[in-house]
Amino acid sequence: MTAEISALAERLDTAQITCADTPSLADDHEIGLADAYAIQAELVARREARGERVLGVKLGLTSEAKMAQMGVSEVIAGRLTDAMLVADGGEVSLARFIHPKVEPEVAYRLARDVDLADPAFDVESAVDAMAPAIEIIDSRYRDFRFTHTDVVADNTSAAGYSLGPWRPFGEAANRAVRLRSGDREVIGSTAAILGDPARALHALVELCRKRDIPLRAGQVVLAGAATEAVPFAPGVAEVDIAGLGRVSVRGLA
Ligand code: OOG
Ligand code: MG
Repeated sequence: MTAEISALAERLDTAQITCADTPSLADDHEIGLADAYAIQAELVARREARGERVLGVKLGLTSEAKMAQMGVSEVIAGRLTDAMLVADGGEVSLARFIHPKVEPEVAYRLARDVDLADPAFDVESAVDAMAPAIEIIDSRYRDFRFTHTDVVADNTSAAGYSLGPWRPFGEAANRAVRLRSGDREVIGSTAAILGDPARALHALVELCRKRDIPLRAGQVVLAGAATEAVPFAPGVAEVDIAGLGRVSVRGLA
């Protein structure tokens, strides 16, 4: 662990804990993608040292809408911890965040470990359930302005997530998606997630193999947003996916 990687992980960790944004790391640092994943790993290790547990992995920028919204066009992966989990229908204080947004996602559950060393591993055979999900993203960067390496270092803006009822794993392509928060409503389709959210599972395995991110039995995988993200306004944020069901959280001002 180089001193620079530790220092940048601390900078992002402090931004999250104190709810104070920070400028893009790229403004004054030359960071490669391997460094960015190393910063993320260090950031997550700091959270684990405080008692948090990693409960899952998320993919980001798997849809054109998100790529266009953020100006970054490569799939990214981050970690979800127990401190980020909000119960379905539960409340979460918006004061915990800097400038939170919500997005509609499909969640998958891993029934067994993924053997990243096996190039022929069939990830779909390791998934036993799926659910509608809301992700709360909260970039630690000022004005959500970041580069590809910035957002990877910042654990891909991960800040919260909520899961609707699980159902057996199956086809989830081409489902109508509705996201509502405050006076904003966005309509989309799960087809926006790499054509089919199941493809996100394959993209995830590839990324995790390359970046040494373990995928374990019981973990949740978020496949990436189906639409652009909208501000998480005080009140109810709700996601509805046709045939999958709905999930909601209430943001307290
Ligand atoms: C990065 C996280 C993107 C998704 O689903 O595409 C993401 C961001 O937009 O801040 O979670
Ligand atoms: Mg997301």
